[in-house]
Amino acid sequence: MSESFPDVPKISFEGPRSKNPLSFKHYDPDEVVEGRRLEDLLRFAVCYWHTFRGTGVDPFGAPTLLRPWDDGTDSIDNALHRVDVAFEFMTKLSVPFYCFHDRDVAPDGPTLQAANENLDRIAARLKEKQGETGIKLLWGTANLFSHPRYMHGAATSCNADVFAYAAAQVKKAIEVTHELGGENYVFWGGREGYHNLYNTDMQRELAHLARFMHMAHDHAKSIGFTGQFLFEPKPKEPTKHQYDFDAAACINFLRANGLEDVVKLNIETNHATLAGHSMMHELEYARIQGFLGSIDANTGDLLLGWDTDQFPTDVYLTTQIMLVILKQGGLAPGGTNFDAKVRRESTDPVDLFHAHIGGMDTFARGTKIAARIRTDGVLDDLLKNRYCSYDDGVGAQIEEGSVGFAGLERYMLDKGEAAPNESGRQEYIENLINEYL
Ligand code: XUL
Ligand code: CO
Repeated sequence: MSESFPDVPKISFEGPRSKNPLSFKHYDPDEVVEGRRLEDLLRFAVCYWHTFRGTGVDPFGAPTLLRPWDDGTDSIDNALHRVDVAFEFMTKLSVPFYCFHDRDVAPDGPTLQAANENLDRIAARLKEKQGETGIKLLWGTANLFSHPRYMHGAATSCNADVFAYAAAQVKKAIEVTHELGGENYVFWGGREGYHNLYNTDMQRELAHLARFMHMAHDHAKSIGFTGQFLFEPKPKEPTKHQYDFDAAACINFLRANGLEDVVKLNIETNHATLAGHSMMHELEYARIQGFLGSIDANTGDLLLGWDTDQFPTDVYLTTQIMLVILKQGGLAPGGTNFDAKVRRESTDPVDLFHAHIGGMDTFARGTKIAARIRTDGVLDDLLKNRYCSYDDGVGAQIEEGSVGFAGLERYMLDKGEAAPNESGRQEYIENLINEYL
């Protein structure tokens, strides 16, 4: 079979002094950081939807990314050929994982039956290619937002038949994920949200969403799928208000509906910023409560208010991300999925390589910087000192729960005043972090 990227060799690590744009300058999969090979720690994944189905279409313009290997049809043959292209790309890039929605990889069909048969045919090819290359499936998911039937949502649709169709689609997507050895299964809200509360029964819609997730979990159990379930927060787009708004809203939803033991979060940078948070905030909020499962690695543009899904190139950002992930000891069985797309003006197939190489190098740098900060313990010392008043005396009693309001009143009446005069040292610590960059 002829190659689709004949001018691109297998990308290898050449070190920071290399001038070869088709090489890694910082990502050496075998480099050991905090006891783990970078490949095993970062668990990079290519996403099928942007990288192999992205056309550059936007609300103002037609597709610009016309790929030489793609005949533009929705045929099975085209989809099968695309699988070969994808695995050539991923093999040359040396990524261990990929992710997909059911409808990215296989054509939809006029009936559910036809769509399922299409998916089975493509899944067989995916399985073959996984076996040949050793590339694994990080997660699968179902596209419950593109088809017009989902205009009012899927699990939160006002129409029960749509709920049923979505359930059948997710049943199949979990089965295919299981068949391909997928390590996780993702629920991103899609159109689960609303534009207008006058026509929306929010209480009923949220209850339906919870039923849906329980059914998914029950089915996964019944077929022996033990992969991790992940819920992906996003505050808006396509609806004005998505139910999976941010980590806090998702965790509350999971706990309120008895799903806290079976679903973790897949946190995406651009979604965090759309919610008015930093990625570091979202990760830390999820981590401290045991909900940090996986990440969608990308970045937004702070001058634009929408989900631009750009590749991460900011070392400061990846350092912050990795400070949290290293604290947790990594993400496995989750990973780092590049839910990111090249710009519609980046029309050359080789741009797909530059984009991923940049993202992987930026994460490798952030990882090494974060590890050095952690080894030196500068943040630990700062935190420890800042909260040391809770280590003994009244602070320890507060933390243990051995004192109440009356006791604290007695303590304070006696003492007269609380006078916190320790500096927060924000500028000092920001300068210190910069020294590690
Ligand atoms: C949409 C988004 C999705 C999910 C998977 O903004 O991030 O691609 O990651 O459905
Ligand atoms: Co995503």
